Amino acid sequence: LTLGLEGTTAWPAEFAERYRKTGYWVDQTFGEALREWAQRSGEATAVVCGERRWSYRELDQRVDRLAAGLQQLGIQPKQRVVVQLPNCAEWFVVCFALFRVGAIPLMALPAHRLAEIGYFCQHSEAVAYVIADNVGSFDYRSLAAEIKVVAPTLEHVLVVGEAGPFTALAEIDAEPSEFPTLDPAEVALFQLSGGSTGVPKLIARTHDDYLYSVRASAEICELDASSVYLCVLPMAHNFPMSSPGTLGTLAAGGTVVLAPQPSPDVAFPLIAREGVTITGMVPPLALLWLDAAANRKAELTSLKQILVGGASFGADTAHRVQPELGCQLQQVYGMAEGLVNYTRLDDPAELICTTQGRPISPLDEVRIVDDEDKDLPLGELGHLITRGPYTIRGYYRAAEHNQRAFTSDGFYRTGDLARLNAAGYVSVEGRAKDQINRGGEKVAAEEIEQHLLNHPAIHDVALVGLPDRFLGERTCAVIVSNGVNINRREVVQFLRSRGLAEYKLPDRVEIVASLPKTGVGKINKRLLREQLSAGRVPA
Ligand code: J2J
Repeated sequence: LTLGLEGTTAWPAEFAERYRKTGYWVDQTFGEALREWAQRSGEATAVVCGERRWSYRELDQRVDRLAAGLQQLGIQPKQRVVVQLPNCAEWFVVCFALFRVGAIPLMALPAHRLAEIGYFCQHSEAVAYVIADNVGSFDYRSLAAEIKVVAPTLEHVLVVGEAGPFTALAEIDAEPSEFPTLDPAEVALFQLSGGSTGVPKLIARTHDDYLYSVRASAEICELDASSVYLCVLPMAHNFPMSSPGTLGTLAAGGTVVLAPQPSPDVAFPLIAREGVTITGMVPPLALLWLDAAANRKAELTSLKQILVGGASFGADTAHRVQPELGCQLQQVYGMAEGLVNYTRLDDPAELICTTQGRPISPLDEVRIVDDEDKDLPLGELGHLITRGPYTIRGYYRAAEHNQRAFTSDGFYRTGDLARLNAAGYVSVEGRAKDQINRGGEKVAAEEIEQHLLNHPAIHDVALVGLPDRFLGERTCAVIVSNGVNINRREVVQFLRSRGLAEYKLPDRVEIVASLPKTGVGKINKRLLREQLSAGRVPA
């Protein structure tokens, strides 16, 4: 079963029917949802970005004009558009305008470079690429020039700011007329998988399923018109976008405040100025905030709750949140593929600090299984697999990989090792997938290893995660060389020259004589990690 867009996997009809009957899928597109929110909240402030403040009505009107402009440009329903913007108000206008014309934004991160963006454009056959002119010292227009060379389907590069050789987004403007009628069961957007394979996987999320997760998240986090959400993480990430994130805040009629970066020096004054009530972040950032809050608590008085997720948050640190930041903690364990768990606001402190919450939906099916997919007794540690009303049934254009990533009856294999308690609360305790969680940023080991094997001095390589007090894990490339010397500087330079995002560059490089192997001849990463952590580098 596929959705209208080729290369996608639909929910079987009986599941889709159940999700509609229960009222979870409400048969609405994001374009229609924004219209409804604008009718409801018209003059309320939707988005604050620097000195700019847009009401819901203004946001909706800007979306209409850009959508009409995109239609004039020839953008058609189901066409893919790679969107790579820093945290800025234009991101909403671009994404909702694409929703309104039925084109599909692909949520790229500002950190992505030639390797990633080139692949996204090629694999999705994108017709357009939306960038900012430059952020800090990085000029996205020079990246776009390189992308044009490798992505033959690309027709338009749209730029927020100075367009240079491309088209200024500000010029894509027309009087709104007719927009197409769209099917809410169709793909609304592409999210990106943390991945564990050679190339990143694309996740097609439908209007029905994503809107449900957004609305239900807003409800669970008890958002309303008085909520002010501070977006400190890169806004294209699934977490700050939908858990409950900026979209959940708009769904509740609240105000989204965009932070250009998450450091306390930038975020704390914004919290004080805008009366921020809620934000979401990854554990390393929470640590940074906790330390900074010691003598700056006065700036945080409006803050009611803080969501922490994306990587494991130690119970000791979790216990510091309430007393030191003066707000309620909600742990969140989610994934761009779907399933999201939250601790609830009225849960006992112990549950909030020691578990990652329970699923959004009564129709989320969460199972803990052994290596043979057999269910384990309650409370035991095993593989977490899941299906439900907002969890994908397959990655986009990845038929072969889907055979392994999903069970035959449609459960997504998260690759996480977890246990459940009797109340359905999840504790994430490990990982079976070959991925490194670098403070919430996911690095697929195989992707980096495949790049490194192209280096003439490298004979064999394993990328492993090592414990790190701040990041949780950092990356270490363990290399068997071809007899030629190679050091970290060269490795990093090489990966940069291949156009990889900065967060994927190894934090440490070790040269060894050989890599330990398992009985079947695979690299024994567990042993390697143990040896490296114990300081016994097998040189
Ligand atoms: C341990 N590991 C966690 C947690 C995610 C909300 C929150 C997070 C994400 C996200 C998201 C974890 N403790 N609390 O999309 O909507 C690890 C798991 C998981 C993977 C998913 C959201 N929260 N993780 O992090 O797609 O390994 O989504 O499978 O980036 O992050 O990563 P990602």
